[in-house]
Amino acid sequence: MPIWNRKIEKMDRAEMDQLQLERLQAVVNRAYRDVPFYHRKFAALNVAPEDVQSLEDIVRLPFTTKEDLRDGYPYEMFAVPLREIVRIHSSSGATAKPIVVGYTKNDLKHWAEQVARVMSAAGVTKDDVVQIAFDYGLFTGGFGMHYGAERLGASVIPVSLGNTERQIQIMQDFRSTVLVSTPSYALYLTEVMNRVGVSTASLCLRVGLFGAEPMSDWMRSEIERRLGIVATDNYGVSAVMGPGIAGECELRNGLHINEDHFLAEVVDPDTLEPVPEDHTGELVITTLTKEGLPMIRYRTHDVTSITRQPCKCGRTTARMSPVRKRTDDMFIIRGVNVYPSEIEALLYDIEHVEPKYQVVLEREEGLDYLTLKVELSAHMISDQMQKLVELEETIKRRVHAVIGLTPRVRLVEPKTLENVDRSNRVIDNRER
Ligand code: DLL
Repeated sequence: MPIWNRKIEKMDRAEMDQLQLERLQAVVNRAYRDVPFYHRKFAALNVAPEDVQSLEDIVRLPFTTKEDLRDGYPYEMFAVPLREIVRIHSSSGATAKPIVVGYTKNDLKHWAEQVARVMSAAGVTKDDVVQIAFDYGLFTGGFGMHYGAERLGASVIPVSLGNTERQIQIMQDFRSTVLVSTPSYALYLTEVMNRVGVSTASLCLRVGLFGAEPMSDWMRSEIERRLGIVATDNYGVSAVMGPGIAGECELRNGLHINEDHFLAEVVDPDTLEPVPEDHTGELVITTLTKEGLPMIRYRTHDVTSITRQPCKCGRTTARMSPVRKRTDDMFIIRGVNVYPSEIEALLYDIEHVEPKYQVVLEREEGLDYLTLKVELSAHMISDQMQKLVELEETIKRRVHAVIGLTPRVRLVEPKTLENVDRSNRVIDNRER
């Protein structure tokens, strides 16, 4: 099993700790000096960069949240002038204020290296033909994986997302050996293959790298069975970098974290105190090398645990368990991250409905659908058919404008959704 960067990925623990500390001190200095947001945050907590004398001192530093990035829209959190930024991406979803991330030349170099390692760990080599079925655009998935695969020396096919039949045709004709996508898209692909009569035997696929959303055990085994491949999980967050933060090796025993670039902590989501190694909590990431947009203790809201036991593959880097849950109510559908609060906010602006709603997620023939149940206002008589149809269309349009996805809308009688609260706001039936 080849290891892309043996020096780093097999680094002795003490040496890695030292490297992380040196880089942490440097990034904290830069953030404090060059980002007014961090200067203010540090001052409010009465800490200064000199207070970071050991890795454990990280707990003295402030957290960063997605809201902080939104407040700094678009460029306020950047640590370098715009002329140093050579690429800009934005968070998936289309909220009124998305988050914007910027990369310097060095950031892009590091990013490609990180993704190359993740790909190599999954078993990809320069002899592979890598088909990338992530959106190429503001989303970090397409370009992020692309440059990593190129760095590895593989032959990259930037198919992007959509037109699934063409995707399958290309996979056959170009003899793709690696598929890069979300796990749900891989499943959908197999449904379409069935429909158009393409058998797995006619493909050359052998490995898949799946990320950007949780991959359950069921999804993994179905993908492997239907496509005849080894399916690996890789994790990333656009606010921190994009894909390339961590990925499974062929042993699929946790996701190896690129620790020379990211310092990962796991904290109790309520107390925000660190939890012991191997315990579950919220993943918090500090970037160690990023120049454009350094992140200090970014709260991902993703639930995981971290082990520092070396893996049998020979890598010594810490591994995180696959992310299956979040500490907030964000959900991901067709690669789009959706916060229910965004739906609630838009319902306030629509006449004749209450901001009382429930989201039901379902999977049909491999495709995910979002049904939005919305309560009508008491004065709205539900036999006014034409009005109801118009209302449904309005809701569909507004939701599409905000999250980039058209929901199915079901208007329900007043007071029907009285018992909906945080615990049942989103019903996810996709794996039923
Ligand atoms: O999804 C970056 C990415 C692209 C990762 C391609 C992997 C592959 P965002 O749009 O910012 O970035 O969404 C980040 O997606 O906080 C998790 O909740 C979720 N997520 C990402 N990867 C995984 C994974 C990209 N492997 C959010 N398993 C994160 C579970 C994942 N959840």
